[in-house]
Amino acid sequence: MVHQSLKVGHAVCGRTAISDDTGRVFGGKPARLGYFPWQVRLRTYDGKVGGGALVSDGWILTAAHLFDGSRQTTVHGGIVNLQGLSPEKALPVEDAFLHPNYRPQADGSEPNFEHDVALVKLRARAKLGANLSPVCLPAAGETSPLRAGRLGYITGWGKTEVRDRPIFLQYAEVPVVGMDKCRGLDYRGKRPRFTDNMVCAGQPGTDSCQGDSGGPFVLRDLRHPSRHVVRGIVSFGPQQCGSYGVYTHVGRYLAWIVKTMREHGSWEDEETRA
Ligand code: 4AZ
Repeated sequence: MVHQSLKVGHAVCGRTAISDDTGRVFGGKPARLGYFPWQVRLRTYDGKVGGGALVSDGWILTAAHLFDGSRQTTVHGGIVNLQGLSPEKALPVEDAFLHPNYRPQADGSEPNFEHDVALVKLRARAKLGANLSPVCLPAAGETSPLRAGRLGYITGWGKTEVRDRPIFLQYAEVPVVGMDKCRGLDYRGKRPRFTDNMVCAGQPGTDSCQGDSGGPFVLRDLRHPSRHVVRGIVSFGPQQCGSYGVYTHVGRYLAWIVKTMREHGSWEDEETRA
């Protein structure tokens, strides 16, 4: 029997209801339901908050460092407003898978966010719809550095210039920039590691910030302009937000992502590739 790669459920990925409402997070504006339907909010057992992106109806892509303290996490999706979030509305989580080469920061050592990528598996398929649907994963081989100047969206409930914890999901458009911009920032005397597995993005006045970690940096698919592809994961930056931030280069981890979803998912046919 021919075993075709079925696309069950939602075959489309990366679709947004945002039209030309381009915001030109930090320096961002509130999102409406359906603008970033892949965005989820994570809260780990030890109280760390961050973001993530739905990449199928059973998997969330996020940052490994959110799990430095605890592997247990609560996930909420299909929302922009954090008010009235109840545990009953959470998407039940089965397990978190961290990249095998990711190493949490040892006390006193230099920051090293290399391989800051993780996948959270849901216990049941999420019910997809206009407010909750996956973003596309990069195509195989999209491993080169992202071209400086390309614009993408960052999203999250992280710190803004006026609030530590905004109630509404914020979004902003930021360009990819050269890694020298991120290297040149003030890390309070620390010397973080910078590698080709990372992307530097942002612009003075617009940036991701504390609490946005794990959330996606999405770029429009040049071949399918109605689709958005997750090309980065909010990873780290200086304590002082507002200029440039470092993102995990998702395209460099596609093989691990696909392998992990295949090995541990009952949903191997549903990863949503660009
Ligand atoms: C953080 O601590 C964090 N400006 C996230 C993003 C950036 C800095 C810090 C980038 O979660």
